[in-house]
Amino acid sequence: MSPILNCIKNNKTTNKPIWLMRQAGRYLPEFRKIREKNTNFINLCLNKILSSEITLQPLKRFKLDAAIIFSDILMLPYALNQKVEFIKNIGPKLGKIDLENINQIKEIDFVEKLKPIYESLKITSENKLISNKDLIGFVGAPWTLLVYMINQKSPKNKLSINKFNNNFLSKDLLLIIEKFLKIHIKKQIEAGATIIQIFDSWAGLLEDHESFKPKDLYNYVYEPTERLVNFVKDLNVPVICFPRGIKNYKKFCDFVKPDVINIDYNVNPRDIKDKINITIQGGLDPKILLTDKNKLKKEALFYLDTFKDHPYIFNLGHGVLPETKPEMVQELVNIVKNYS
Ligand code: 1CP
Repeated sequence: MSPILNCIKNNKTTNKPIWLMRQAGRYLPEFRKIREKNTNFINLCLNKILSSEITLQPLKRFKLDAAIIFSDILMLPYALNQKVEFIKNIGPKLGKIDLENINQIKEIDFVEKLKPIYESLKITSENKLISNKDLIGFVGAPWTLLVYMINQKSPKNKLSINKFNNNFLSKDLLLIIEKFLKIHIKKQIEAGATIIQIFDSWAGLLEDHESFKPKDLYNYVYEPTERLVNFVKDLNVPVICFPRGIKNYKKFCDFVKPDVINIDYNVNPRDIKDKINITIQGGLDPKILLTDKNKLKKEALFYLDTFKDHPYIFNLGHGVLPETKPEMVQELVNIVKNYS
């Protein structure tokens, strides 16, 4: 059994496995080289040969225990015929939603648009670099996708809150997203994904924004995510949830019951360890990788010591930052692998 599955299924606590969110990406010169020649990001995600190569790039450099398929959460709106572009130094830009069209999209057409992703998973899962390791498939959570699809850009700077009062957009669209997420998850598993991670990068917005009410957290995050988690569990594959920024991770776990919970860097690891008995993943602030090796060692050891007797998968509290030096990632992997 792979080290990560052994940790999740058998509660193994020795030899902490490690992988990193955004481990394939802009901090790697070999990725940037491919990216420079492939200016259209969506097309790059849909190039099965290159996407498989990018997925495996970090495994060639570092002793990581999993690869995460090179794709994006916004491939779902793309496959639902919403225009999606990635603008350099700005981020994603989405077109308007065509309400009539989106209601009529057929599963077969949706799957056809994302087929190269499934083929990439298949090719990657057959590569010897992945043997006895996991290949992680992923989706955005319904809420985070709803946010991008309605807001048409990152909510980082501005969230157009009025649009969330529209019943169709906030209720029906959420269900359409959920339906297609299930299809996308199932296809990824059939193609070779051994774990599914659900990224809810904007879950915290629901508590931070004064326009949302407490029950919105249930309607938009807890309940749709619980349904997705049950769907993945029924396919016999473990599911990791990352509801970034929410205040009460324990309450989320009690309701949604994922196999693994990824914590963000604002969560106190000591506190969470005593409250949650499922496998915990992540936590370390990715900015620590921008400091120096001494600081990195001190901070990484804090997580390792805290979770010494708890099933724990080493990871970060959010993705690797583009400015990160690959040698710092190497150092982190060494620290985790040499820890006993
Ligand atoms: O070169 C480039 O400009 C593209 C940068 C890039 C990359 C490398 C984007 C655009 N997406 C990705 C790949 C990606 N995205 C992966 C696979 C690679 C890996 O993890 O190793 C994954 C898992 C994602 C997931 C993703 N995309 C999330 C969830 C995780 C998170 O960071 O919170 C989100 C929110 C996105 C949307 C997105 N795609 C890309 C960007 C720059 C963003 C964030 C936009 C924003 O700030 O709102």
